[in-house]
Amino acid sequence: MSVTDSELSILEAQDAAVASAIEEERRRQLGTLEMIASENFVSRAVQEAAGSVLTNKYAEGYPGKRYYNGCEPSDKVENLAIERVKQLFGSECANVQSHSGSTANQAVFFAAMKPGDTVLSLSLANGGHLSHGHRVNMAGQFFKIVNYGVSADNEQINFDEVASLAREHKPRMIITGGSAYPRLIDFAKFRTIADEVDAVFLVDMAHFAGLVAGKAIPSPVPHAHIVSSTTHKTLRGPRAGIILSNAEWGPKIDKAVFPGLQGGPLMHIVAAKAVAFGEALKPSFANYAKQVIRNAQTLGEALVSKGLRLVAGGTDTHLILVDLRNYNVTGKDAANALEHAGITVNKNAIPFDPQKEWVTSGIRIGSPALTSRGMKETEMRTIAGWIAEVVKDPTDESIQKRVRAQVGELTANYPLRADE
Ligand code: DSN
Repeated sequence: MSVTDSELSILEAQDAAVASAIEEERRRQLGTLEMIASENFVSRAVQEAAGSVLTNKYAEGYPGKRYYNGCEPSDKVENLAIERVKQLFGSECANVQSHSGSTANQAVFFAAMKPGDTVLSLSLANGGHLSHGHRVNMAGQFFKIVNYGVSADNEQINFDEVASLAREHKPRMIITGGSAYPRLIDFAKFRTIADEVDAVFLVDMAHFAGLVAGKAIPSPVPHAHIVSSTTHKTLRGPRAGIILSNAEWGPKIDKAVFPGLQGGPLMHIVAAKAVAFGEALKPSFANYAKQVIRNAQTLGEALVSKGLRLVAGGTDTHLILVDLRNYNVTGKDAANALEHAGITVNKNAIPFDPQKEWVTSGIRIGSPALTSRGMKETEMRTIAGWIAEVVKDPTDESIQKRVRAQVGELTANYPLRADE
């Protein structure tokens, strides 16, 4: 499909204002380099399921036990999603109804804890996630949150700190995973600590679920009591969440999701999850996952060759965190300049960041979306050159203008979706 072909003929005729904003977004996605580490491009098949008539159906409950009638097709769809995701990750149980990663985590909190219980999680400032207990988040207000961080020397999880905080605070739950941690996580080490203090061990694999599905990195499933995830990042499904668990936790998680937290599931999104899980079970998805990592590593190495520093010395996954202090530039200025140049990333705090959280000293860059478009190492090296040029002087609009034109030429050669 070319950039000039709108996909929205009926909507255009009925509601030009909304259609035009959506069309603007489609062109933005197609004509720029999407490098936000948590974004991806779903296949047409996933998009069709997400836009299907299942949006019309109420199906409160679970397959075979619904409150409303007329749920037979919904049962089929949800069973497909459950069976496929269990097969994909080798888990005993799966709940596929969470609307998002944050509500998936909320359901786990309600299943495993009472308000006031203690949680030990990676701090947001060191790569964790809001829903793991930041003070402004619901979790931070209903539970006592203790944070571990990364070591100053290698910027990787400080296991001595995890163990000593666990012994001191005896948390009911220990969480790992986050949104800006580029290295592999030693899940076995976490489980040993969790067992020692009798804590529930939750891994939030939202960012790297697709890499686990493609067997490109080790799985948390054999180590954690419960694994939560989004489905739209590296996993390349619709915007939503899932929760995997063992047989002991499965029924408690189901109860916490519905009726504990949610009402009717978004059946169109559950259907899109089933399609995405089916895609992730194919051998081609393993190639995709490996290429995502090769692309992130190539991008990182190329940026280092231009004098930039990578947090934690590089990446084992789909994302890199760039420390811009060598260039004396803030994350905010760099991300804005890159947007003008047609390259979308986000400003991101780096560990021990001297800047405020709305400014930051870093940018987070990810490879999942461009890898879905078919870009490989050669393109990553080219893009790294553009990124380095733009962030070196974010005030130089002539560089941004030139790079914007080069980005337009490059993106014109790549479709948005893997099945186009
Ligand atoms: N907003 C997501 C991310 O970008 O990592 C996490 O929820």
